[in-house]
This record gives sequence, C-alpha cells and structure tokens, in this order.
Amino acid sequence: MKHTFPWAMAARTLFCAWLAAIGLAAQAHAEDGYDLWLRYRPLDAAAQRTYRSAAVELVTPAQRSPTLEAARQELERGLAGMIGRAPADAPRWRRSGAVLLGTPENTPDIAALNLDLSALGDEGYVIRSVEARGRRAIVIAANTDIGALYGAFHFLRLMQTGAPVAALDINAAPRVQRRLLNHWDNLDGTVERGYAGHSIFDWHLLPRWVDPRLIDYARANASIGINGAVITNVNANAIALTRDYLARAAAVADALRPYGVRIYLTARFSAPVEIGGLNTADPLDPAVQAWWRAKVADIYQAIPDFGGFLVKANSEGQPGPQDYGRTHAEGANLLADALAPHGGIVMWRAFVYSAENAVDRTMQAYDEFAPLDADFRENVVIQAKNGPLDFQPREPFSPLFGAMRHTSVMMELQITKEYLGLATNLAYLGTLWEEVFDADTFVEGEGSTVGRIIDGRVRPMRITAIAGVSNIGASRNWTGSHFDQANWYAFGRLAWDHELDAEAIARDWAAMTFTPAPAFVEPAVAMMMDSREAVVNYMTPLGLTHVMATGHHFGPGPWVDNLSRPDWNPYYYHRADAAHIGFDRTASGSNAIAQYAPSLAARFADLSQVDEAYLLWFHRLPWDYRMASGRTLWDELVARYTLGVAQVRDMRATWATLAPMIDAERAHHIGGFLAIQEREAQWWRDASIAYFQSKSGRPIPDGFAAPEHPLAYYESIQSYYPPGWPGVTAAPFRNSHAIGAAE
Ligand code: GCW
Repeated sequence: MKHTFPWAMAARTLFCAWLAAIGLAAQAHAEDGYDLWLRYRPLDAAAQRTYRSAAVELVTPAQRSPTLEAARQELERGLAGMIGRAPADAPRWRRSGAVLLGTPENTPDIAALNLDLSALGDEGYVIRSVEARGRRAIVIAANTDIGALYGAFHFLRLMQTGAPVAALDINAAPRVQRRLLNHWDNLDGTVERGYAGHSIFDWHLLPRWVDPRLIDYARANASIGINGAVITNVNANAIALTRDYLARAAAVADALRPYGVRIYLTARFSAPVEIGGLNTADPLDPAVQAWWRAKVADIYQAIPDFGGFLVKANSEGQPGPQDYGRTHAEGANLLADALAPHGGIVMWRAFVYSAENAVDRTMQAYDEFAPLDADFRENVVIQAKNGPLDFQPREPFSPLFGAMRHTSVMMELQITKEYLGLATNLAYLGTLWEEVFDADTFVEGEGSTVGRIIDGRVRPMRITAIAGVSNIGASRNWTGSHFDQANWYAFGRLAWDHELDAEAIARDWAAMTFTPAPAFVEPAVAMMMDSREAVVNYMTPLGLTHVMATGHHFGPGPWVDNLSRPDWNPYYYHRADAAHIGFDRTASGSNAIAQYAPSLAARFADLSQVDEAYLLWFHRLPWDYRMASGRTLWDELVARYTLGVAQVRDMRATWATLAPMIDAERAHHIGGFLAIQEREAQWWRDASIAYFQSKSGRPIPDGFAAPEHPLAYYESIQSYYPPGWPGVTAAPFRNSHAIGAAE
C-alpha cells in the first residue's frame, strides 16, 4: 500500500485552494471591459426579490424570428445574471409575474391586450405593467420584432439601473430613422483615427470565419438603438466593391441582421476605372452609369437589405465628380440612381475643402453645397460634420444645418477622439453632442435647433440620419479606454433621441458599466460631465481651434506654419502676433457669420453677446481685450489653460475615491490613463502658454506658474508613432524630447 505523506495532503489542499483562486481570478478577469454596459451582474438581494416576482414566466411565441430569438436570449441572459435564474419559457400567459414579449401578430396574449401601438412606427415599443384576468404581467410590445428587441434591452436597463418596475408605462420611438456607426476601418485591418487596436472586421478571414465578437458588437449596438454600420473607411478602397469582398461583407451583414444592424459601404468614386476596367468615372458617361447599376445589383444579390453608400469625394485627395468638371450633385445622383430601384440611399459627405480656394476653410462646405439644394435626388442625404471645420473639441454648429430646404442633411459626429486626446484622455462627449443638438439655428425663428432640423421637425426631411465615427477596435475592452465606452453608448442613445439628457445617459452608463451604487454613480457622473470642458480648457480655450501637432494630431502644435496648405497649419486659425489673436469671421474679416441666420449672425458678431466659448473663433482681438471676468484676454487664456489641468487633477482625485468601489482591474486601468491625461494636459498648457507668450510678450499673471520649459523644448517634441495615423511610418529622426524627459 502506498503511503500518503502529510506533504501530499498539504499539496492537495494547496491544489484545491489554487483551483478556487483560479476560479476567482477567472471571475475577476471577466471585468476586463468586454461586457460593456451589458454585464448583468447579480443585483442586491432586495432588488432581486422585487424583480424575481415580476419575471416568473417569459411569454414569447413558439415560432420565433432570429430577432425575437435574440430578444428572448438577451432577457434570459440578463435575468439569469441579475436575479440568478431565467424565468420559465411559455408560449401563453399562465402565471402572475409574466414578461410578455412580441408583437400583436405573433403573440396572442399581446393581441388580447389591445394596446395602441400606432405611434410607435417600425422600431418603437411599449413597456407596460398590465393586469388581466387577475394576472400581473409586464408587456414589452412593438409592431415589429426589432421593436421588441429594443424594448427588451430597455427593460434590462431598468433592472440594471435599479429602476422600479411596478407601474411601468413607457413608450419609445426613435426621432431619427438611420442611426449609424461609420467605421474608418481599412481592408488591411488598420483603423484611421482608431485608438483601440485593429479593426473588428477581419477581411482576410471573412467570409469563412465570422468572429463571434461581431455578435456581441451587434448586441451592443441594438441595446442602444444603432441600426446601421458603414463598415469601410470613407477614404475608400475600391477593392471593397469586388465580388470577392462583397461576399465577405455579406457574411458580416448576415451576422448583424438579427440585431437590426444593416450594413453600408463606402464607394470610391473612381471604382469604375480601378476595378471596372473603364477609362473614366465621369458621372454623365452612360458606361459609368451602367457599371454602377450592375455593381449595385450585385451588392443587393449578396446583401438584400444593403443600406447604401457613404461617399467622400473631392476631399483630401479622394476622387470625385469634380475630376470630370461635374458637381457634387451630379456625382451623388449617379450612385443614387443605381441604388433607388433597391431602396438604397447615398450619404454624400459635405467635408470638402480645396487647396486652391483661398476662402476661409470653415465656409467652403456651405459655399459648395447650399447652391446645389435643388439638384439632389430624393435618396441622397448630405452628411455634414457637427461643426464647419473638423471635429474640434469645440466648434459652433455647421451652418449647413438649416441651409438646405429641398435636400436631406444628416449629422456626422466623431466618437473616436482624434482631437480630444486619443484614447487616454477622459472626455465624455455626451455634453459636446448635446450642445450641438440644442444649438439654435434660428432659420425658422427661435427654437429651430440643430436637433429639430435633422429630425425633420423644423422642415420636413425625407431621410433623417445621424452617424458617429466609431471608436471601436479589437481591444479587449472595445474602445481602448473604459470611459470611451461611454461615448459609444451616449452616441447610440442620443442618435435615438437627441433630446435625452447627457447627464441621465451618463448615469445609466455608469450604473450599468460599474455599479448602480449612488456613492459611485454620482461622483463618476459629475466627473464625466466636466471632462469635455476640461479638455477644451487645456487644449483650445476661448474659441481657439485646430492647434494640434501635424498628421497624427497628438499633442499641441500651435506654432506649426510650414505645411503646404495654409489651412492645414494651426497658425492659420489663430494668427497670433504681438498685438492680436483670433480669426475675424465678422464682416470685417472672412464674414463666415453671414452663413448663419441673420439674427444669430448679429449675435456672433457682437462682442457683448457672443459666448466667450466662441470668442476667438469669430473675433480677432487685442491681448488686453477685457473679458467678462475682468481679466485681460491674455490673463484669461493663461487662467483657462491652468484650469484645464486643475480639472484633470480633480478627476484623478475623484477617481482615487471611486476606484475601491469597483473591480481592481478596470480601476487600475482608468487610474493609469488619468495619470497620463494629467501629464498631457500639463504639456498642452505649458506648450500653448510658452508659444502664445512668445507672441504676446506679456508676463505670466500673478499666481500662475510659468511653463516648465522654454518654447524650443515643446517645439522639439516629436511623437513618432501615435496610433490611428498611417501617414508617417518612417519619420526622420531628429533630436527629440520625450514628454517630461527632463524629469
Ligand atoms: O479629421 C480628418 C481626419 C482624416 C479623415 C477626415 C475625414 C477619414 O484627420 O483622417 O479622413 O477628417 O473626415 O474625411
């Protein structure tokens, strides 16, 4: 008989402890951000009791579409996670505490309730507490299965955020028809302005291997109402339209379809030449027209619910109709005519500006498109960025919103933080977008907000849409930083209903993503609400804009004035000299204000009325201009830069108190990124003050620190490989300081 030594028993005990530890570690490891806001972790005991009695039985039709099946599975997953078990599945309502999910057509118990669903359209839903024949239930009903899926996610959100479910009466329908992500993802897997790793679309493996991650991507999108994705970069590659690649795109479309996410592609205008063998892409050429018709027919063969094309033409080197002396309308209509028989649309980008045009760059899109108002087909929508320049930390709204009467105009927002500190700087963009949607254009009198224009309430609009340039990549946590998930989340919620409150959205997100405990949620939300303004303060206060380093846009570069195009130079936007700073866009300058409604233009022009947040965007002023605070402009500038850094310090301090309330893994990651942000905020502040002081020649006001280094130090900093920018792969080496290298 083999003798068992005591050490062997000890080893077994240790082994068991190790196994248990692995189990725990596995659990802890699960908090790596992959689950986004759909974590469904166990609720506290009291909440579990409440919800358990409300969800005893799940009534869904026996025959379920893939969409309804997805909704049922999501409810099961959510309830099992949060209250420990899934309710019994039943085709009919037999017990009190049932959740009824479906449409009147496919669920007799819902039909029997005679709900008025007439105002819900194709995507809306009701969630209501009902009682009939002595039985209690919560009904999640819609006219369509996708509406029911959206309702299921809303119901789960109520539970995740600890909302009462005893007397529910919720009606929801989107204000905007198309709510899209724009992926600037390249076929080689890189992502332009992507800070979360490679693309989630693996074109090499598609269609043979469809990454299950795409299902989670679709779930996340459906949970916030996103119903479309442009899966290729606007700097387009014609290869995406070859039959081979269409088969790959079709596999993506198949994966996303049950979740109501349709796919769209970017169309490279020169594709007929590059992959079609034609010698022209002239939109008026019959052979070109025939090529696009045939190509579009091919696409619909592969993807029957294909949404349409997004096009960047005659902008930043992309080909377009102007290469053939044709207008943007003639270019857009070429594709629109090919798509129309299939129900597809063209989203034609207004982000155009030209090197040959000496006019203020912020005016060029309006100048180009407003005169074409009568010329576009009905299935064309002009996609304009929120501001007239380029996704800066703050811009006034683009005057194209409200400029067109006959053409649909949609909103393009940037979720990825190209100009707001890439992934590391915490900046909640819900407040930025709320500011844009709420801005009053005055085009039809007071109350003609940008939001009401794009949803078609100010003037009827055939196509209503909002797009967001995605911040999603293959990083385990999807967005590179945990807090950047909030921007994906807020984008979806606001695209669904731009009148929602950014703060309420932040609250939902924080509760679902971390914990619903108010001790965590309230300070976390306060931090998020101030975060974008902090970035504005340390990067571009008082209406300054476009002052970042060249190419990758990482870090400050207000001194840059050596690029071939004048409007690529930060100097173009501030023109600081010994006497003045700012860009005069009033009648004495470029007169860009004339593109706005007269009553608003008058306000922008008037120094006593213009919001100081836009001061140097619209005005060129002397350094000793007196600000509302009583300080000179120079002193105020120094104060704002300094405030921005202090705000980041406050965020770090807040986070130190919140970190212990959540899992260590994410807490550590967030804390580490905030430390990076503080260094970068200091860098922005010091570099900007050093540069502008070299112009103004004024002393640093009392009570404020001088920049840590001389201007030459900041000018010599060169960042070689920030992510998201394929432009420079082999930068010439020159003596360069790393940030803080002197420490
Ligand atoms: O902001 C600029 C970016 C480019 C981008 C372009 C655009 C896709 O720097 O990377 O290209 O805007 O929106 O087309």
